[in-house]
Amino acid sequence: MTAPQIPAAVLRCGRFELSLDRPLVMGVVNVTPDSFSDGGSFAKPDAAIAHARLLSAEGADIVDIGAESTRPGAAPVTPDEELARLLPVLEALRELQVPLSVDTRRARVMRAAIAAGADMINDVEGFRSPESISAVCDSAIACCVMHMLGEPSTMQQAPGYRDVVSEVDEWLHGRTQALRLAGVEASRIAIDPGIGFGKTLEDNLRLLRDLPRLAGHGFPVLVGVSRKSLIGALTGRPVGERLAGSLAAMLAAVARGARIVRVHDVAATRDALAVWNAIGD
Ligand code: HH2
Repeated sequence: MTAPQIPAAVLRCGRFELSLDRPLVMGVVNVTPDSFSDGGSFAKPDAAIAHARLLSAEGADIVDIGAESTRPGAAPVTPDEELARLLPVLEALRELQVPLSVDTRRARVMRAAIAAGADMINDVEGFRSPESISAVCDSAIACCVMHMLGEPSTMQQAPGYRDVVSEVDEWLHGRTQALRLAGVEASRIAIDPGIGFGKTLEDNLRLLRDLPRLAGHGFPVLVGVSRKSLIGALTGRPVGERLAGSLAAMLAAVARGARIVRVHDVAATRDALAVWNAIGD
């Protein structure tokens, strides 16, 4: 049995119910020594907690905490190491009245994060393992289903698609159906084409151009382009100088239906969206 795809006006997200009437900003906190975007600046719990507070004060609607880098070629960390990095930060941030998302692809980490109060699980493997579906189904948390071709360690080694948009679309549809069949309500699900995860520059651009097709399934579309290599390829700029390019890509995604944008620069993103929203699309 397939569930009807009714466009969700809200995303149910643990303790919160988030209105999708305007685009939501998800601020990134990487509690990692090796993330591509911020190179270990927030690897210590105190630095990560302070950064999350800053992003919340700047107007983040969701804070996304990751304790494993998934940059191309990144070495995986053990679940024990991931939890040791994650839990002190998650526990300290519970008192912040902001939804807390945990960026993880391990079922054990998902279970521990939900027990520690996470409001959302952001799985860059799109809940492809049955254990990850069991970890989230009996809860109220939101689930972000992201598309990635293969594994972070190998995903950029000659990615190839027959038709990238159709394949990503079909794959996301299959994963959302698997979550729905396990009892996850449609209002708890967001989908994400996974910009930069096993895709060439042209694949990424095609996915961004054709975002309305993904948005057509009724699940809110989350997009992460912030500081990514496609911005570098288009501007010739290093990671630390990609804000203008990231904002342009973010607005192009919002214009094509993205409802949640995952960004490192929350204040600048909010400003860009305030102007965008005032003009209307
Ligand atoms: N991108 C990254 C990590 N997690 N999750 C979703 N849903 N969508 C994305 O586009 C996405 C993601 C990569 O960015 P970052 O967290 O800054 O880098 P790293 O993986 O090196 O920590």
